[in-house]
Amino acid sequence: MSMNTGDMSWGIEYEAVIVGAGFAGLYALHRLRDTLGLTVKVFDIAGDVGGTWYWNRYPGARCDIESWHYSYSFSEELQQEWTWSERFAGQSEILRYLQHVADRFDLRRDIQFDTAVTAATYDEATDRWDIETNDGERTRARYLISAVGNLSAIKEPDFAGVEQFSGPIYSTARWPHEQIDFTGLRVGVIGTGSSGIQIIPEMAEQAAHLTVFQRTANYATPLRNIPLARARSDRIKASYRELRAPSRDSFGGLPYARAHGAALATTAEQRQRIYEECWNEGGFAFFIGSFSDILSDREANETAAEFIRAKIRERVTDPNTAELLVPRGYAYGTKRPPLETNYYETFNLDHVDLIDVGKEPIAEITARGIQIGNTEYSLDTMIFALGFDAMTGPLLRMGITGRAGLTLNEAWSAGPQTYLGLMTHDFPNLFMITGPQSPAAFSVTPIAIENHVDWISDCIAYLRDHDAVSIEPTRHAQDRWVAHTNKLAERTLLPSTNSWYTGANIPGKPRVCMVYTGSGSGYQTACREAADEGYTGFHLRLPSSAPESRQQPTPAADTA
Ligand code: NA7
Repeated sequence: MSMNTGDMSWGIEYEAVIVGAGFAGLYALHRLRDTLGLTVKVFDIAGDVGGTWYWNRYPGARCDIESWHYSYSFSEELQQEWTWSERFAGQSEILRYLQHVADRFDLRRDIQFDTAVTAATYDEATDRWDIETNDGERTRARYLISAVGNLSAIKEPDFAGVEQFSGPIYSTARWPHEQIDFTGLRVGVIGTGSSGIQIIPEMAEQAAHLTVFQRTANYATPLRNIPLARARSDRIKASYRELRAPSRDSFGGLPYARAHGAALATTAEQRQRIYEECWNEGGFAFFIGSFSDILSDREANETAAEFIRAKIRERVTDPNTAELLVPRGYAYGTKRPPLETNYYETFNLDHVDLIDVGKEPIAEITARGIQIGNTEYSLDTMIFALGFDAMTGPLLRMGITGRAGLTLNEAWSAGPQTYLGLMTHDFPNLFMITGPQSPAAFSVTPIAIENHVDWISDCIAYLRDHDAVSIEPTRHAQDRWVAHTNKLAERTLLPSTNSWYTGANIPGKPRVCMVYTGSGSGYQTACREAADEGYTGFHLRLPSSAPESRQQPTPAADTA
């Protein structure tokens, strides 16, 4: 617990402070400053804009959602002037896009880079957030807006002896800016999630010897990236509105037609044909566009899982290696599905080895490499692709303290507590873009971000128009939302798998499904209805008047 002093020695005051200058922070700044006319300051620990795309600049990093979906929709001019060069844009192109957005909308003048928020405390005497940054400065704001993203707090390696290793260690999520030459080196990669699966084929092209340390085999399906020809780009630009409209309401945020219904309602031959078509289409077609019940019915899921296993066995020459790469023991899609390019063929190369660290874990990092049991694997350099303390991690690492000295870490000790994934009780005027218990991690992130920023911006405009000094969800509304998201998750196969969705990838983290798994339309309806009915389920505080709280309706009925 910390004390609120009401001390007025705080530095500059803004109406809103935003933390993070990635997709979320940039649009929030534009919207709050240029549409609402607020004074806004953005802090970011990075040296430039980009968020995820600033940090994750490892070879092979690219988005796995089609570029024309994985981009902003708020400005038609921006859509028309930016031409994507590939179906799935690479990291450097996405970073250039975000730099262009920052320049085009003159955003940099309100962003302070190389600056981390180290504490943020709500002062009830002034209804302001008091914000401390690592440069020793103090800033005050009425609204605190988290744009820190879901996958920005990295999972720290907990291997014994890391400091002993004599060569360089790289992390995919903190990749250096300078070019690194791995030619002729013995490289080790630990981790086979989306990041590992992207970097491993690239490393195989450079390294003299590549050793991959895999704890859990993954269900990777083909990305099928292609360059975008001019004519295709022109067609995309001419039809952005139609392309994007279904995204906002669809499950997973991607408008793949779910024409095929339940997997178990089809014959084995029909299923095989549909899986084959989706496999060939690439992207998320296999996960989202095949059948509607693969994330909710274990038997249906097993049909998809078996199809992928068979493909892996076809593509990997050595049967023992193939069996190691075949995922078992958990359902397809319950870890975030990675998409791959030449991943499985990489293990047919003579200079690539796959080591199973599932049964026998890494015992120690030594001066020369990695020790597993009695074997030491000699390496010149190693790459960690270990994932993230997802969703709650970035928020809980920011030192946030709400009303009456309650810290966010205390309030969320049993897992995140939010209403709509946007706000949390006892933390007035703290807005979370893509917060836990929203569908953001299960969506096309830029579109989820736009939805949240627009909601937040409308909410702040409402507060201003109604002279309210603060807003926060009622405990009742929050409890109901948490129960609703848990109930939706229980209808899926997600809770039983160790993944970053459930927090199970971080030792000691409360195990709870942190993502809203209902439909996009169900979520949109819940957000819209709360706002349209005068922020039902929220408590608005008016200056020198009794607190006003709105009755909360039943969450929109939804299916997962
Ligand atoms: P992920 O998907 O969380 O993958 C992390 C990988 O690292 C995964 O294979 C883990 O194995 C492995 N890991 C983590 N800790 C260890 C230890 N101690 N020993 C061995 N292996 C370990 O993170 P990514 O960065 O790849 O992807 C994150 C998201 O970015 C992705 O979902 C997309 O949304 C984009 P495990 O499966 O836990 O056994």
